[in-house]
Amino acid sequence: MVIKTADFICSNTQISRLPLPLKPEYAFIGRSNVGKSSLINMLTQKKGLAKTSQTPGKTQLINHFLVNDNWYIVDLPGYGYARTSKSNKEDWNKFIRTYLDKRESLQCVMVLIDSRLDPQKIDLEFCNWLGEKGLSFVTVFTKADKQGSIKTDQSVAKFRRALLGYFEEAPPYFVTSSETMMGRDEVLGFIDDINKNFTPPKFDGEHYK
Ligand SMILES: Nc1nc2c(ncn2[C@@H]2O[C@H](COP(=O)(O)OP(=O)(O)O)[C@@H](O)[C@H]2O)c(=O)[nH]1
Ligand SMILES: [Mg+2]
Repeated sequence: MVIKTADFICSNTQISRLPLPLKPEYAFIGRSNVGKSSLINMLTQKKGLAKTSQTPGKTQLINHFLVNDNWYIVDLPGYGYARTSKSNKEDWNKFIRTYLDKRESLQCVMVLIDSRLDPQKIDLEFCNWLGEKGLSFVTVFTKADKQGSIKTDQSVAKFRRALLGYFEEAPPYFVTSSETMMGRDEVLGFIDDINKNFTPPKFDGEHYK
């Protein structure tokens, strides 16, 4: 997929204010500092699109970016930031989980995982929750340039093995680097394939279905 345009559309704290669910969208989510903003900028080739390295845990916004006038990248607040208060965490949970569970045009949740780390409980639990809700997701391993490919392969294998504790099959995965653009064509190709089959939900007078 060639990226012609990528534009910031809106930031939301309210589900009711989201853009109409008429274009396919992909939610990017992961622990704070996993490399989410960098990945969004790398995919779109627009440097300042998603701001990198803001104070983690601070923004509790759902950000919509429109790509090629055709599909949305949705930047969700990072989870698992230790210094966030308990009530903040609960707010995060409710807000984001409601969005993920209810969003009619959400095609796939892109769960970002730091390729340097052993499987983290919070990531596994989040994937498990997505599975329970029947939401499609893929894992996107980030920062692969930070170590050799053997180490990356080991991390990926460990995470996928851990997921098999919950699922019969591990979901598709991508290995990426925002520094080297590794994985860019694969992620965009995956999204392009889904976009081709997208039919917008119909409005029945009350809901989109
Ligand atoms: N070497 C390397 N550093 C990265 C990569 N992705 C992100 N980073 C760095 O990791 C830090 C956190 O990245 P950021 O995109 O702000 O993470 P976010 O909190 O998940 O949005 C920043 O210092 C980035 O420069 C990558 O693919 N390779
Ligand atoms: Mg960020």
